[in-house]
Amino acid sequence: MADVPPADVVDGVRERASVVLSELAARGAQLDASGEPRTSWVDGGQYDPRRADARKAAFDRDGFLVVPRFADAATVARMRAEMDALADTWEPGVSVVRFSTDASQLQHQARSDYFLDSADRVHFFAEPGALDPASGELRVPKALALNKAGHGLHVDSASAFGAYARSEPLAELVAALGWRDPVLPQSMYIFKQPRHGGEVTSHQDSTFLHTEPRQSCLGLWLALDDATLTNGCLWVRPGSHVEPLRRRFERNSRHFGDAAAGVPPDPSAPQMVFKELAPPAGAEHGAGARWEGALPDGSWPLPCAGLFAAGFAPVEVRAGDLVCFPGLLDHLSLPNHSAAARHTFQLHLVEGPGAGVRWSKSNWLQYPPGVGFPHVPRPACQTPQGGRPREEV
Ligand SMILES: O=C(O)CCC(=O)C(=O)O
Repeated sequence: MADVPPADVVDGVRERASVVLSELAARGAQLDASGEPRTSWVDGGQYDPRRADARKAAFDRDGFLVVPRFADAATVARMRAEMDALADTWEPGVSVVRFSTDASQLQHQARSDYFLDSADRVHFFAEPGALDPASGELRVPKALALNKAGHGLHVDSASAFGAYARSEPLAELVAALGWRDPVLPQSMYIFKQPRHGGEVTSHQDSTFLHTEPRQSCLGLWLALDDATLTNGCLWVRPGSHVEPLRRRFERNSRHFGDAAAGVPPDPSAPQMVFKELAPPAGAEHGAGARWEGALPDGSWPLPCAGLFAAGFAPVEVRAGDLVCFPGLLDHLSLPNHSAAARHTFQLHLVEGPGAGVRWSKSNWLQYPPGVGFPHVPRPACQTPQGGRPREEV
């Protein structure tokens, strides 16, 4: 049975969200009009928001951007059909690896070769709520038991996912937001299944997609269904993208060994560990440190008073809409207890060497030696010289 909250409760949350988001937009418009210099999230450069692309000005100001109707119905349908066919090849009997984002993630994906080997290909991960707790076997048909597929859906340029990742509108948007040499380490298809789709706890994507010497991850979250308050839409904490990175998900040198430091491998140690990070000198961790890897108290069920109190806002979108957010933004999604699926295709890109940025060697996701991440093509509109955008001051 689907568990749907009463319509008046949903309407109440929608109304509250609309007030929060309208206030944010009104404050933003005032700030933009004041001409106060805006800082680019990706390269730290300052520019005048009045002369900038409105998408970039909003993204840098609020830490997220919704692009309505970014993908057309044919693209959405093609992605869904290709995923149906791929998911049909999944043999859960051989490889039931769960995917979770709560405290149990160190027991699941952090101890699994299947997870590590998924970097540049398509592997399938089960929804913990779809498994029998005693036997670990699926208790629903396999098409309804998937949590996600990843993490190399974009690698094949002939697939719907690969073609979208290299498309002109995507290249143009990423360049407009300020990325100079974007490369694509990761993609995921998240199912958020009807009735038992689990929550995604609060996190910053740069925890998993770390770059040096600065964070440069951009999440492109494409809705393939309408994402709503009842089927587990995204919740973001506007403004949190300027807070420091709180922790990293790292390859464990105890497991893999460290030849340079004379540490032998220990296969009994977990492959991955979380490392807590101190804030930079003179800075403090933001409020997100209180609910990192969890949900703020009172998040669930609706009316989600705890989430609003913690500064989060829900982002309800239609199929084909895109939500863009940088790797330091605090975000999460709630469980799906409704009868409606909430499929999404998500791309994560980072700056590449052309922008002076390196992929961290201790990230979980590593391609085989000698294989680079696919590039987002340079958009047709960009000058061949790659000069600084006109709005920079
Ligand atoms: O799709 C979701 O529910 C959340 C995904 C997410 O948090 C992410 O892509 O970082």
